[in-house]
Amino acid sequence: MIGHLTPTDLFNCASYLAGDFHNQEQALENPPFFAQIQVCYRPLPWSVFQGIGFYVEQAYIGHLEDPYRTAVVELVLTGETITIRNYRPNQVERWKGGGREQASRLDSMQKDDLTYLPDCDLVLYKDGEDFRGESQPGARCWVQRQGRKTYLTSRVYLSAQEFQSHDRGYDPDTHEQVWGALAGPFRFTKIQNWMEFLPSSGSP
Ligand code: CYC
Repeated sequence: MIGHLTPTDLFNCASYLAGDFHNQEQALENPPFFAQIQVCYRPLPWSVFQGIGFYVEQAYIGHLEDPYRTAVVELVLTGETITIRNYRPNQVERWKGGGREQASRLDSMQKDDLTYLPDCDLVLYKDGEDFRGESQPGARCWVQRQGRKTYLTSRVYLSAQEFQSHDRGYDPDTHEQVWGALAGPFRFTKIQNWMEFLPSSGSP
């Protein structure tokens, strides 16, 4: 039965996401198609959104100190779905390392340090105990890559054991795929669980 999601669903979804992940197994099985990536979702203090948020660092294995993408996401209950709102840090360098070694850096983060990307929301549905979802339908989340303007579609699957993501950029005129994995989603396994760092509602 479809029904409104509860704060417990939101907390479960957040606990699946909280942690450090790698796709080593997939990268070793299929090296030409999948680089070895480590991605972490470090819970942010409650004060940033008055709710649940994460600082994200995505890096190639061996280059954790120099992530190729950093981001911030906010998880919001939206009726029968969970919306993941995407933000970009205004000063990328200021937060680097905040995902793992220097998490205390994030204590000073404020909403003003972030720019909301209004067309880059993801919408997640509950599927049994798991969650799956994709970019908000019809939205144009623009990403500049390889000198080209592309629109992003992102798909996600999240369970207690696994985080799968499939980001693809498309040419707005031809709808050809310009970047992103060609052999299905990235399959990430959790190597550190950080659910203990999730803020509880109403915490200072
Ligand atoms: C960009 N990936 C993005 C963007 C979103 C996501 C919304 C556009 C906004 C931004 O630039 O930050 C994806 N957002 C997500 C996902 C969630 C979310 C999955 C669920 C929690 O909230 N992405 C991958 C691969 C890797 C990748 C591991 C190789 C294809 O999942 C790359 N994603 C990637 C790149 C960009 C991106 C390179 C563009 C970053 C930029 O150029 O600024």
